[in-house]
Amino acid sequence: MTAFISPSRRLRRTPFSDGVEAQGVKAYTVYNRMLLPTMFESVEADYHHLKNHVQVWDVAAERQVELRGPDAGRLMQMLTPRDLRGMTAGQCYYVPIVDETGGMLNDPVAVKLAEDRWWISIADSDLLLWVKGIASGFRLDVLVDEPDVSPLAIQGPKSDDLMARVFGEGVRDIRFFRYGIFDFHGRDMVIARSGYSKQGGFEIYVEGSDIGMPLWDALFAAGEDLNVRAGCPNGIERVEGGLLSYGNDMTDDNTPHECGLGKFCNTHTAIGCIGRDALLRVAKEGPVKQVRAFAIGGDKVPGCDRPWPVYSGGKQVGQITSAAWSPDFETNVAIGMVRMTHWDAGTELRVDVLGEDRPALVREGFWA
Ligand code: THG
Repeated sequence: MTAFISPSRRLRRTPFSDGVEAQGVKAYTVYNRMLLPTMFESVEADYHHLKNHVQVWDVAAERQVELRGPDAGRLMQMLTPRDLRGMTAGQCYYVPIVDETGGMLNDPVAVKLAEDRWWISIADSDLLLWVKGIASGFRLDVLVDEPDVSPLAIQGPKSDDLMARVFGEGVRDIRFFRYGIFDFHGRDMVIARSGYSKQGGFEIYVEGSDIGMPLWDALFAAGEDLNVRAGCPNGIERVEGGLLSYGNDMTDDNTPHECGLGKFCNTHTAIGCIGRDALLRVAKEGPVKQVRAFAIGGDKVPGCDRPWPVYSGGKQVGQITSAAWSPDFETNVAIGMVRMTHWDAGTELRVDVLGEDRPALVREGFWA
């Protein structure tokens, strides 16, 4: 795919788009009907910079579904098989969201702001419609909408230093998947230690589009000597780290267990979860296929824009859904799903990469 995508109002810009363009963005994807940058200098140059310095990411496309009202907590638990009873305000949870068949609808980060107020920071699927439908169908006392809240991620080893300069030393004390409230120009900002990379960092939930560019500019002004650059979720780094991408590595045809997200499910105690009965039924046998890390032999693979079938003895046993050449590990790193009969670490399989037959090795785990 080398053609351009035409701009229009349906393809939403973000509060940071002016800054992203000024920093020379070279490629975008469409995510929740919004622009999401995918490349600045080159995917490889961005990758090395992310692992050594600090980047500012426009991830506004991770839209929020806000739940507000007395039934907000009850509704949140209806959506996920993760038990939320121990979750307190100040915490974030990675939560599989499932439908009545146990199929994955999304894999967001849930942010508990108060007993009666939650943000669901969604991956690329129309979760708002499902949540509104549930709230309305069950006559719940809760408001469900998409607020003007846009995440801005600060990622990379120098993230703490950059953030401390803009928000004060207190940001260093934020624990993983916790958040604090910090002031910027008289405005409250929810700042969590989280983000879609394994390099460490923060996510700022920017409330109000008007403050987006002032914050963007302040971060770049403060980080000049830290070699701060605009960046974005990196297609190499996230595969090395095993961070899944909804719509790519999983769809509504998959259960959380097939996705390797069983550790984020407590299906027995998640009373009220709409997919609970279905998941209890399939959990009895266990999944028959599951996500795995693969090393693919040969030269640098092309981008994976359709599943690549994986074979054993001429019979298909799985598929690769994300792949990239890793400069640090000097192999093609990949995410795929494979049948139980062939999912053990060390299993040597074949993958059809757009007509080219290559070796694919099932690994014990991801690289990072
Ligand atoms: N941050 C926020 N919203 C998001 C994403 C994010 N929405 C879209 C997308 N990313 C949702 N998917 C993921 C996938 C992985 C993680 C977060 C969101 C993630 N996983 C860690 C891991 O697997 O190592 C940690 C999970 C944990 O231990 O709880 O961070 O990135 N706001």
